[in-house]
Formats: sequence, structure tokens, C-alpha cells
Amino acid sequence: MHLLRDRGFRHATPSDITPRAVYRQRRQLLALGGAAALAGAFGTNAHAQAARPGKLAALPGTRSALPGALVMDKPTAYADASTYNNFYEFGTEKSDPARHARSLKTRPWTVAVEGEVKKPGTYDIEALLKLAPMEERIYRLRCVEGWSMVIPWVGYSLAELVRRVEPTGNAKFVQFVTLADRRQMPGLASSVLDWPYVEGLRLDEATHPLALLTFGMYGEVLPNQNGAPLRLVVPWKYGFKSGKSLVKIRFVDKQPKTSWELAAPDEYGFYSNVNPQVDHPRWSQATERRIGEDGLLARKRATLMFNGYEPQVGQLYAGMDLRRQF
Ligand SMILES: Nc1nc2c(c(=O)[nH]1)N[C@H]1C(S)=C(S)[C@@H](COP(=O)(O)O)O[C@H]1N2
Ligand SMILES: [Mo]
Repeated sequence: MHLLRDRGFRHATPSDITPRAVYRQRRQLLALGGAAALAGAFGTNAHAQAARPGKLAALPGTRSALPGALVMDKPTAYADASTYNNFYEFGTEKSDPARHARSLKTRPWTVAVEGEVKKPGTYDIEALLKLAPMEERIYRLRCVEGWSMVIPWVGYSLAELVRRVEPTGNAKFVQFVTLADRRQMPGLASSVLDWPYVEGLRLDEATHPLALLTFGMYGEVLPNQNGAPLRLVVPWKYGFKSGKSLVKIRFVDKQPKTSWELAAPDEYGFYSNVNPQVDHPRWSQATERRIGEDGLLARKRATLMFNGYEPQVGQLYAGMDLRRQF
């Protein structure tokens, strides 16, 4: 029995998602005209793309030199990455966050660091922006629902912050707590998840250099619907591990519960590593649709172990039974 169903909600399945993506693709083609669309489909790669959308404040980052940090796949169009979102605090439809997050107040903003650290405290967003040099990292992000995007994020390794707060020997896990404000977030009226949205990582996952504390995308500050003013991006895990609009980071000795585990423990485990060999109980995880590629060529991509980051992160899970610890 699925708790999500008890809550009157079932996470979207890949078959629910495709028609919307096809519709979006058609609309884009109409808007762009054939020639421009062809150039978009075949003419660029990740390293050629430089133009920023010009909608929000610039937030440049130096191209990352970290192995695996710049995937060569063509980046998803900004228009898609900023309008096809999961951010349940603003509603469960993909179009809800772009519509309802507009009014989210991202200043003033602080992040509390608590628990097993020698330097707990409250960090202001302006201080966090200056804590380490900003890098641009082009990551795949794959949602557990079976779609993926390629996004040029701007931020720095979460490890930079972790190092400065000095975890004690008891810190084994990190819990991430995101904003839950009923006055600003209409989705909190729904019981689809327990609020606030909480996520977690093992300390060694949190300090892996690919785990990105993220402040921007496409050379600008994050749009609210993508998790402004700061979020996590953990590229080798399903998208829901990447909590948006963080307000608290807590270092703990025991594995913390996460919102998705609490909602449906048989569907969502703590680790949630992208794994084409471990299906979701209601659908296969072997393939994925890249948003923006649907429709025209109707190409399905094979999902890669650890979302393609196996050379960098595989060692973290050596000796684990990833079917049991999914
Ligand atoms: N606070 C919060 N963070 C969240 C979510 C959410 O509902 N609330 N959804 C997650 C899911 S399911 C995905 S796939 C990614 C989507 O990030 P994007 O919209 O920037 O692509 O955000 C994750 N972070
Ligand atoms: Mo997701």
C-alpha cells in the first residue's frame, strides 16, 4: 500500500509526462522557426553556450576544472529549465513553481548550521555568496520520474562550507531543511509531503567535491522556482535529493529521515542514487527523456549508473548492496 495514494496523490509516471513535453516542443518550434530550431538541435554543445538569459542579476562562475564537472551534452533551454519544475511547496504541477514562486522573498535570507560542528551559527546569504569562488558546472539532473535536463549551475562545492564549520567526530550525516512558509508557499496547504521538505546525505557524500551548493544557473542568480537563493545539486542522485531554498543544515550522528522516505518508504530510500538496474516499484528506471528532445526525434536515452558520474562517485558505495540500500 502506498502512503502517497493515501495522501490523495501519486507521483507522476513517465507516461503522464511525455505528452506535456511533446506539446512544449511543438510550441517551441513554432516560436523559434525551423532554421533556428535546427541550429538549436544540432549546432551547439555545452562549451559553446555562453549567452545568459538576461532576466535576473548576473552571477558568473569560472568553468570548473573538477573531473566530471562539465558534461558535454547540449544544455537544456533556459525556458524549459525555468518552467518545468518540481517544487511542491508551490504546487505539484510542473508549471506551478514558475507561476507561484515569483513572490518568494529571497532577502533577507539566512542559513542556520547546527548540530555536530565546532562552529555552529547563522550564515547570511551575502556571506555565503563570498565564502568560496563561484564555479560553473554543467551537470545532468535526472528526476526519479524519468526525465532529465542538462543545466549550467553556478556555485561551489558544499565541502567548502562543511570544512569551515568543522564537523566533530560524531558527524556522520547531514540533514538539509528547506523553507516552509505558509504565507508564501501555497503548496504547504497540501499534505502530499510533511513540511518542511527535508533531505539528507552521508557526510562523505556531502563532502564529495561534485556536491554543489548552488546559487545560480545560466550565468545568473537562481530563479525562485529553481530554488533561490540557494539550493543543493547532487548530480549522481535522483533530483529530489537536491533540496531547494535551504534554510538549515544540520550535522547529525544518525541517518536522518527524508520527506520522500516518510511519504513512501517502499518507493524512496535514503540513498536514491540514479541506478538503471533498480526500478521504481511503479516504473522502470532504465531509460529517460531529455527535456527538449522529446517529440521531434522521440529519442529515449539509456540512464547511466550514478547518472554518468560513476568514475567520480562509485567508490563511495563500494561493498554496498544497492538493491537493498536504494
Ligand atoms: N524544497 C524542495 N526542493 C526540491 C523539490 C521540492 O519539491 N521542494 N523537488 C525536487 C525534485 S523532485 C527535483 S526533480 C528537483 C528539480 O529541480 P529543478 O526544478 O531546478 O530542475 O528539485 C528537487 N528539490
Ligand atoms: Mo524529481
